[in-house]
Amino acid sequence: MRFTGKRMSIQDHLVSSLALSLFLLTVCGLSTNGATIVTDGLVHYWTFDKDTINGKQIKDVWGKRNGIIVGDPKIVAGWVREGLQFDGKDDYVNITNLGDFGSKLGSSTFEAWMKTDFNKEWVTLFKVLDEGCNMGWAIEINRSALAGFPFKKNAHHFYIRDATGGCKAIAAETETILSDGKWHYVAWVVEQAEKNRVQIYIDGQSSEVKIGQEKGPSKFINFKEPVFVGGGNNRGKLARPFPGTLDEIRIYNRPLNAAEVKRNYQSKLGLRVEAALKLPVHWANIRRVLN
Ligand SMILES: [Ca+2]
Ligand SMILES: [Ca+2]
Repeated sequence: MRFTGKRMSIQDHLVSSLALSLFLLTVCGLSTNGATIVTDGLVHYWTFDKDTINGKQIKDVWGKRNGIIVGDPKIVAGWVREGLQFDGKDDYVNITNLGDFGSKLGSSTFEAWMKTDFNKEWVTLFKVLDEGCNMGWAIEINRSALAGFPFKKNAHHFYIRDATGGCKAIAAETETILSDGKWHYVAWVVEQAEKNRVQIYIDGQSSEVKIGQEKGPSKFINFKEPVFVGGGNNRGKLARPFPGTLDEIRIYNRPLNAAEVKRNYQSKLGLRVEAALKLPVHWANIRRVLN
């Protein structure tokens, strides 16, 4: 089919305008919302965005561990697009036992965005405890990591335990105001468990860490129990459900460094810009059709 010179020029103009718009969209997106998140070492990522939720199933957008929603958490505005609001009674997400991730726990990262104003008791952001005193991993809000792990307003307990069977754990705490009804980003970085090297980042900044236990856990195996988010899995039972909103849950099989944590903290894009960067491919197809 032959086009007239005039029609060709309108189409070329259309193509150029759209290309320019997409280019500006991508560039502006990058400059106003930071970059995409770090993907090196990323193993699982639940965005809690509404287009990743299908009934009770919640998609792992990076790995292959789709979560199961239990109870009736609400899909609400999150930090990046949508998040999930938990009632603090019976709502949580079961993100499975994470396959072989447990064996890599000794150098790992867990990240989440959280929002709650609840500070009357300690509650669990995420947790798994296997039978007895075996594998364990958790973040608990308004709980001390010091003797007896008591309720402590504005202190937060970060925990990792190995499969030796004797409660061989690192229990760390940081004192930061998290239960103030605002969004906060929390990252629990285990740099080298056997050497008790850990970092806690709050809102992108390395936080002062107080150590309750440092027993150099080193024998990591796969979790038997599933990990719960929005509450804790205490040896098969829901415990200390979280009243508040959670978003952008990510797990890495390596410790992120300070710059990488900052990049993730600043990102309002998640992985989405990668889709935008693939546009030139589609664009070539559109050009072919037009020509
Ligand atoms: Ca989200
Ligand atoms: Ca409920």
